Amino acid sequence: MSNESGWSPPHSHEPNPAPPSADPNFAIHSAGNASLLTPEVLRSLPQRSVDNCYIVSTGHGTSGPFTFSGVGLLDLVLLYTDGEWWAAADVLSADGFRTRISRDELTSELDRPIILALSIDGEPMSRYEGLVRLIVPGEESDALRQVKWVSEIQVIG
Ligand SMILES: Nc1nc2c(c(=O)[nH]1)N[C@H]1C(S)=C(S)[C@@H](COP(=O)(O)O)O[C@H]1N2
Ligand SMILES: [Mo]
Repeated sequence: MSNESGWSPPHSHEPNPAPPSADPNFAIHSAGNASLLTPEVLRSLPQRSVDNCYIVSTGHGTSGPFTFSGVGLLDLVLLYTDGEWWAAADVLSADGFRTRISRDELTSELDRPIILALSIDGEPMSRYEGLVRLIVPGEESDALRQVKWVSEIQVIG
């Protein structure tokens, strides 16, 4: 599942411990348009929280449970995308880590939504902790989709 389309790193991936840059801003690309997203912009949008999240590192053990809060990835895609043409959202980090989230995944399990997290356990997330971090609550066997330091989102057809 996490290696769907060969788009996520292999299971044995060693996590990068440090952010690739200090800059938490990134762009969302959709149908040829690019919009800048900053933590401030994201905090101005409706927030969602997901409790009981675990980061399951196969190499370094499991941490959590955490409550992550931020913007629903589906909410964001719908806000920046006109129409129904899209099939997935690619979420990338500048360190080369990335994952692809299908429209099906985004529109199911809406009680535990996939979010772009800005806070952890009610506190603002630090850059070191992953700001802005993709949280995929349904991924419970490894952390290969819990992308830290998001540097780009591409909505694809
Ligand atoms: N950008 C980025 N995100 C990443 C990784 C990485 O190397 N780069 N490693 C992943 C892996 S393999 C793990 S186990 C977790 C580690 O998360 P933690 O540092 O919060 O424990 O981050 C995931 N997200
Ligand atoms: Mo990992």
